[in-house]
Amino acid sequence: MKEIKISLLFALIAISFFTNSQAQSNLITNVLNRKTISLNGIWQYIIDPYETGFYDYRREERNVNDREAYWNTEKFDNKTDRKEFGFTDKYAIKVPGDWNSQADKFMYYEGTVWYKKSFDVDLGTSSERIFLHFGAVNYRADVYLNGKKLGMHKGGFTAFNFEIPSKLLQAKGNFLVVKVDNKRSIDEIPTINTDWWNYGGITRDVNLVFVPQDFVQDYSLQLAKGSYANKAKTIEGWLKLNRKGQEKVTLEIPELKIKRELTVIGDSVAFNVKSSTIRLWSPKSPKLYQVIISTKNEKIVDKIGFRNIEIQAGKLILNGKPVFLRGISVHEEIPDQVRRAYSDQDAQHLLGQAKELNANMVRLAHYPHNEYMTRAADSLGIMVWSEIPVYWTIDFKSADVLAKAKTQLEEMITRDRNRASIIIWSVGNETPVNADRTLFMSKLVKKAKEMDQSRIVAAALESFGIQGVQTIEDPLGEFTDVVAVNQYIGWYGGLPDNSRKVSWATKFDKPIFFSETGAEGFSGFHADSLTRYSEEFQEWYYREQVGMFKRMPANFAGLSPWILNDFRSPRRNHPIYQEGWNNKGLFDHNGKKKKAFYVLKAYYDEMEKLYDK
Ligand code: GCB
Repeated sequence: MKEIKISLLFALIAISFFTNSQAQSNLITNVLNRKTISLNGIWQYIIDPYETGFYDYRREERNVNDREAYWNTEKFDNKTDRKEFGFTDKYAIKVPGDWNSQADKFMYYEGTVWYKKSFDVDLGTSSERIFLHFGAVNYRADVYLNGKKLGMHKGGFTAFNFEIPSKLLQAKGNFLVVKVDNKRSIDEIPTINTDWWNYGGITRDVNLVFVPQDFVQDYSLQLAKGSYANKAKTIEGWLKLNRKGQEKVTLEIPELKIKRELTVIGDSVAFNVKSSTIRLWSPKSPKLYQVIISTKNEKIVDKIGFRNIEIQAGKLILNGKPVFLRGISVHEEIPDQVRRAYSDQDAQHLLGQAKELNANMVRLAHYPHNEYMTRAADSLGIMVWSEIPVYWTIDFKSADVLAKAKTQLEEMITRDRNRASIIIWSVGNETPVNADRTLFMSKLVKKAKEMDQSRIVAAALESFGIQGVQTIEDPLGEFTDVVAVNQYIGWYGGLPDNSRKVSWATKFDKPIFFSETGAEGFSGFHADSLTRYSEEFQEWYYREQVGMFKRMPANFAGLSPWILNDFRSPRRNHPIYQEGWNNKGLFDHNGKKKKAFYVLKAYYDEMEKLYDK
């Protein structure tokens, strides 16, 4: 067993690291590997555009014990009852899944839908605590079990859970009701205006999670900064119990012969362990180790990779070597079925497409994707940029909106901090340059850094120039670790060959990354390359861009062009070339590669060779 005693100095560093970065929410992590009962499947629904189930005719929230409320009435009691609602199998919907893709009437629907699931559950004899866990609900979820409100959550792309009070859950005849509301709103995140489909519904898994009375809620294991260069590398981290109590916890990484007994004081403990046989995670070798955390009552198993990502002298460095991000942006959508992606199979499909392009990185736009996606990226060796939907013009002056953004950031990091594939947390996309916004965004950067010192923090900035030197000076670049910028030279302004007249610089001594670039190409529409929307135009665009990439300064760290697949967007209304689709995909609606795909792939093949030398 290769272990060392924690020195006093290390202990102090560990404690300060830990107090900064420990879990702050009540989110139980690694739900996929806990004891769960799935509530996925067919649910019943009531479509409720006027929110009649929630508000009475004076627009007061209905009392949860009011038998008029939708959520509180399973049965019709007697024939004189006047009921103007009810759940029935005639109105059935699949969970997980957005509602838009499940019936024509939902296609453009934005509003409230009530979901109901009746279920029996084997409660056994144990005294476990039970949580109801949602992978995500877009956007607001009000959750009621057996007529009692468990809570409310806002934010369409992050996980949340509520503890079920003891005795509320019965062996037979439970009914779970969720009011889901996906109305867009000026003071929410994202706000009213986006360029993607506002898929509503219970879009990710629903589970009952069974845990002991005292349980490990969350933990972090990372390679200690800089230790990749040492013969004996250090894994450092912490774990947090759900509540205070003296508890012995064992941490094991069997393959590395690591076994460490830890004593939790209060509700948490920080640790570090050493090993000289760790193989580092990288896209070429996405090594994951089985990690086992056990207390007297529970055993949690995870698979975690260890790697080091940092910036040195303006360069992006993975495990000590410069890395070039051959990226591609991805929406959480399966275009040929016109629906949100939500499963491991979907993740394998989308990341498989990225692999066909010879990408080693994906930008998961513009919101945290489901957990299958980041786990699949871990095992496939694809680096990830993960982002919160602070997009375009949210209300930067509002403290309330800032608090919502912080919550989403915290929920994103909490769920995924043990995924080696994630190298970048992004705090937003294309936000306008002004003092309020920069202050707002810098607070998000600060929070991300407090929660996680092992990754890079970014935000996608903007650039509009179509000739001359484009010097990136956005003051937000002062706070982020890389200078990531979206540019569309030749699509929004000029023609693709404008990029010949452009060169790039930044006033910050940091890597430059193109977080977006792209042009529409309507699949199957062939014309000369000057004809906009043709596949040839898109192909030309990529050719010119590649020419420009080859002239980039030495701190050019890569790109994640826009975008892997054509995607649905209500903003895109050209009656021939769009019809509700943003057609900047390299794959079309049906998974067919467009001509531009091959241009980017050839560039990525070249860059791979260059960096592997
Ligand atoms: C952007 C946005 C992205 C859009 C894209 C476009 O800059 O970040 O969400 O979909 O441009 O196609 O215009």
